[in-house]
Amino acid sequence: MTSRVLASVVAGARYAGSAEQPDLNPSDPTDVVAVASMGDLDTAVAAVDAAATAFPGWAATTPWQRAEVLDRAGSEVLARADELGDLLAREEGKTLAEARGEVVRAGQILKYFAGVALQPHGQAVDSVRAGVEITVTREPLGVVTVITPWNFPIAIPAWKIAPALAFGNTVVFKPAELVPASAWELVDILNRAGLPPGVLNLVLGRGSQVGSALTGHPSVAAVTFTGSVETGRRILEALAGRSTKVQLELGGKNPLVVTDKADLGVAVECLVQGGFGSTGQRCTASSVLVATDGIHDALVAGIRSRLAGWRVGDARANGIDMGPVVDASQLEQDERYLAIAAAEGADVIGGRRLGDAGHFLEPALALGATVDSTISREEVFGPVVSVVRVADYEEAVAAANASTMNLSAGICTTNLAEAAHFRRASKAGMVMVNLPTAGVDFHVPFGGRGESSHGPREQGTAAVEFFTTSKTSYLAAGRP
Ligand code: UN1
Repeated sequence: MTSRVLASVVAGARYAGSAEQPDLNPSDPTDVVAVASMGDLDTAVAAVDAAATAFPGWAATTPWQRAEVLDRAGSEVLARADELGDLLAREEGKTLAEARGEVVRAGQILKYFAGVALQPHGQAVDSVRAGVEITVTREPLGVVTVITPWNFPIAIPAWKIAPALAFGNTVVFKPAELVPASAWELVDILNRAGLPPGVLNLVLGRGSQVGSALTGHPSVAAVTFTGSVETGRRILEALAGRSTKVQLELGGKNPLVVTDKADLGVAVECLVQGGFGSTGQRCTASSVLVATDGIHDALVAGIRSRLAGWRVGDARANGIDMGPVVDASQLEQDERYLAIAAAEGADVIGGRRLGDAGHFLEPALALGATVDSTISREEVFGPVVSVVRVADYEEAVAAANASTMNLSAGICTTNLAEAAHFRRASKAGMVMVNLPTAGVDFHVPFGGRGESSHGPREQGTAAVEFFTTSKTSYLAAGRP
């Protein structure tokens, strides 16, 4: 069977690249989902030029015109949730339920930002000087480059592209190389929903070939990136001294604290969903379990018995709890970290490769880890949780705050004083009480502290900060 060849989209038209790369199903790597025609420098420059040309026209549209496009696109995404969810599960490997949920979230995000486009974002202020009036208005930035990771192939692109468009920017979108098909569908839906040519351009290509043009082209006003700390740092360094606005969402090392006062069932579920949901491949994953002495053993036993019935397998098969790791190199990384954990003295439970075709890994716990263990400090990005035993609540808070990638932190407790204290004491950008550290709403700010994030927060009410620039205008009205 010949596969569909997906190409970049520049100024509304297909833009073929110079080489082809298969898009493989991680549950069965002999299944070619599609073939991507990979663009290079020429594609990247053409895409930025197209977005720059389209900018004045799009910036001049009314909020209603922009809202209508986003709303229409959101309706199509929601109407096609089963089909797009199946595609996403097939190319990325999260389960059908998780993949469909992500598609629905993308549709909701598009509709949310349709509403945001229509909201007032300015202010009228009286001057401290008599007879002077001030307005503070929001204006689009220009061309925004959107670079997204493979672990949320449609939701992360939606939460960056939708606000960019809602506020009147034009976009060059470079998705991760592992997930071109979901990205292509989103762009196709938005373009057919009525975007003028050039307002949203898709660049399929390797970061090493297209990245520098997508971030460094003089017409690029802003770059929003979600991915590794390493790549994020490289983008910042490359743009040092430039006026390009940069928003980075990087790694996370997220503690889930479980105290003696926790409801055991809730804690087990929070850890299992937060640590192993989406195969643990989320920057918000609960990757460090911090358990106080009195509950530690019962909690570990509860998690192990819950995982005993856990089914790892083809992402699209019925009754599956966890799909595969995204590819062979990520699987090797997961195994490398488990070997390091064992070498540093942890008792590794699970973590065996399963099956022989797909990239399947059994969920793993590294018992007896400390906050200083490599596995508790570095982002693994797999179904791997380190378990740190602490004496009491105070030690648990200190352990939770030891992270340098403070994206999300959770606590399971039924004690109001502990819950209230933890919300204040946590150094993370997001705090979850009796909830997994992963799984966020789209209408509120998203982001972390430390090495985790750079620049204004993403999503919800925060998006206006990054995707617009403000203008303060003074007017001396004079006498009538
Ligand atoms: C979520 O947990 O709901 O790349 C979203 C990531 C994050 C998104 C997590 N930026 O995993």
